[in-house]
Amino acid sequence: MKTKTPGASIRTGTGADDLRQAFLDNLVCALGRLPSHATSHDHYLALALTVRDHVMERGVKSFERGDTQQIRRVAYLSAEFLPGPHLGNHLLNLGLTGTADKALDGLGIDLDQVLAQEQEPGLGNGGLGRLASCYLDSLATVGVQSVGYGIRYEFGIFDQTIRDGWQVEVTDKWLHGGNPWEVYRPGAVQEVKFGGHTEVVTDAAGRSRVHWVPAIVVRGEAYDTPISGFDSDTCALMRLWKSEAVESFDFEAFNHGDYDRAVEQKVASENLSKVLYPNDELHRGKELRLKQQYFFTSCALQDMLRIQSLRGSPPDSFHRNWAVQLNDTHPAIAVAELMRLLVDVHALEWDAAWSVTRATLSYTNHTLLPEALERWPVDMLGGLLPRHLEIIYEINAHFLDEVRAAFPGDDERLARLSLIDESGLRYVRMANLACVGSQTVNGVAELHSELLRQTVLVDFAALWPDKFTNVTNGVTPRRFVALANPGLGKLLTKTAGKSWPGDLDKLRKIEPHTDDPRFRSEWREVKLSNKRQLAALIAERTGIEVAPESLFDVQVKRIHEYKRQHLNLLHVLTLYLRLKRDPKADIPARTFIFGGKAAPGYFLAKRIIRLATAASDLINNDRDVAGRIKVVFFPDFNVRNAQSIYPAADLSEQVSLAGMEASGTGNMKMSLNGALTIGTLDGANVEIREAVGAENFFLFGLNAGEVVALKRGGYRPRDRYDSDPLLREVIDFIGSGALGGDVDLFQPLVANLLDHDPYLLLADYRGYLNAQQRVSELWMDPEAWTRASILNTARMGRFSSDRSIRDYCQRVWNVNIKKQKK
Ligand code: NBG
Repeated sequence: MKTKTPGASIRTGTGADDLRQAFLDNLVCALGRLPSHATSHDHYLALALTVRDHVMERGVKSFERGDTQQIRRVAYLSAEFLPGPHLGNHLLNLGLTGTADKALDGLGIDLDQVLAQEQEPGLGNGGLGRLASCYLDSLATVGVQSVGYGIRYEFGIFDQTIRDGWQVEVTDKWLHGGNPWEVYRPGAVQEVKFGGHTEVVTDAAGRSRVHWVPAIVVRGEAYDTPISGFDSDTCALMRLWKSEAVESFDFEAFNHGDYDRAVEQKVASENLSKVLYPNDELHRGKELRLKQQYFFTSCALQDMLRIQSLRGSPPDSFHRNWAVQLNDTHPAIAVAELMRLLVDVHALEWDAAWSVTRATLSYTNHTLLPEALERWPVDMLGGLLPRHLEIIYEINAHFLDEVRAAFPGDDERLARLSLIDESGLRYVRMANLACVGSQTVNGVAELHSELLRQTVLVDFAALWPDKFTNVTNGVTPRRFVALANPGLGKLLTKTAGKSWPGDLDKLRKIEPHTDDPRFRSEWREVKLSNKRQLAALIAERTGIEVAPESLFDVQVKRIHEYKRQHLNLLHVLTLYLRLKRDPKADIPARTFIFGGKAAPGYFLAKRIIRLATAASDLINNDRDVAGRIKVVFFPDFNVRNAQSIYPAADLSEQVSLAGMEASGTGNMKMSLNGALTIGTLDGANVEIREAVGAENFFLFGLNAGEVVALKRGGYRPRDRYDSDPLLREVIDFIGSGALGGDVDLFQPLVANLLDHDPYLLLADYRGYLNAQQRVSELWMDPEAWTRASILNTARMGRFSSDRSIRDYCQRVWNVNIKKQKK
């Protein structure tokens, strides 16, 4: 009997009637709900299942194509993903938003209300996880076959609430309402070993082989979430691993009445994928974290070997089947694990396995902060992964021979390059392991890649200069413009044509309209309408009323000293004190908006949040400054909230100390939405400024070289305080208790600034004030401001993550892009 092509189904018809029928079928048949009794959440689930069918159909077909054509696939290994709500984005990518609206409207259901039901998967901390999700979106869009491998955390990043001005963490419950996007894959289960010891055995062919006898085996279960591309017939897969016990109970213990011991192993196994560590940029050396890293990396590599064997391809051609990207060092144990799988399990010779490994893996570094660089105590790693420690030693022995040959007699260099840090307690250095095992190493912005070569990885760059490259980060214009800012999207389409979301350089076409007064006024209208919407949301979430006509000055990102939210606050309070002194001062009305989570154990970051909320309470309730300045701390900054905030920003605060922010991606999202940037020469700011034009960017502060020189020369923050009356006034004010609460509340912040100031706020304070003055002046000329705003959007095309992915394909993965149209 002849069967129909799989997926060519009535379930995936694209008319409003088809969609409505499929929706009702899902409501009744998949969810068992009577339409008359269904809640908005049921509607969301039913629509999600309906849309998932469309995405899955594409996914299956594109994977089939990949298999028959033996295409090299990209595996993106990342401990974090931050996809944001899926439904609206899929509708946009599939071109089904209008159809869905119509289909539901026919049933008296409001699409926006349905979209609001989705819980976003908060499986990441910030930029690094969101970048991974932008890349899957772009991989699907440009038509590259890919799998994003990660962990299916049961509890993602905490929800942030603000109580009495303090951050309070609330457990994330993203799975509680059910997750309609994922599909469990029983066929893809993997086993992952931990602990125990190794033995040398003789195999059937008479060869000596190392056999790892583990103490514990954990089961990895695969859950697939399809990621659609824009106007594309390719679909990426996010395959996340959940840990389970191999045996649910230790029956022997159970039968002896030792219930606790019986469930112990089960609980320990399940704990592996229980919760995301909420630290960005800080390595704490917790054993559970190493277990998580090894768990998902091992599952991923075993899965890739399984998939290629289904293609009939042997293990020694692994590198022809897969290009594997290590997203930071979190999956760097892959170097040793791939060697183990090839040598111990698939019986390749060491040298052959090493060539395959090196031709497969590439490493992206995302930070220069020393406290973020991962290293594991040798004893801990060896206890958990005894075979891997042996392999790491062997890799190191070969590697150090190579170094000795290149730099004879240079023992210090040898010690710096070694995979093992032996300066005190012995550690395995994961960045070194990643560099040695990779074909390519890249940073995430030009400046960052340059600093990597000059500082953290300088010895590797000297040894293998050709290994190093740069791929500047990018962001998806689908989610962060078309979906988040439909008003702007419409205006762009009207002016630049409808292809811009998939071809962002097309935005250049709006540039000739910069001087058209009608276009400018439409531009302002869009921004104002976005600001009204955000104002309503701010009132709902915080009770604070803000004026949509005021300048929206926005800093949203993780709270970290190096990102210098407190520099921004020094400006806010300086302005406040000036208005108190001189109520007639010619200062345009501003709304300062802050948002971001602090790592729960990061004392000073939490104080910075407290300073923002204290400034908010004081300023918003002071009649003397009513109508002049307002301060908002927007709680729970996440992808969904970001989509409401970026489109409403007039000014984008990118004020990290030069040399600290690897790239930044919020900077791209805001500029793309027509915000002007006030920023330092740090991360991708440098390239953004080049792209949009120096005259459309408010630059201030020390550059990376000056930072180094100043620190080397013995920086004394107290001298700045002593010599600058404005600075002294504002710091004294913060320290005085005038902001309310305990008098000593902000002493730790003040003392930190006066005695250490590791991020040189006091050195950059004056420059920052001056740049803010230029902001105010330009704002008072709405035509000039609008012009600069339009030029920001028009010239940001190269910051599409599609461009980043093309760069990776060319410079790193050696993968061809053939965008196949439907
Ligand atoms: C972050 C950097 C950002 C960068 C993102 C994505 C980590 C370790 N790094 O500057 O701080 O934009 O990575 O590359 O989270």
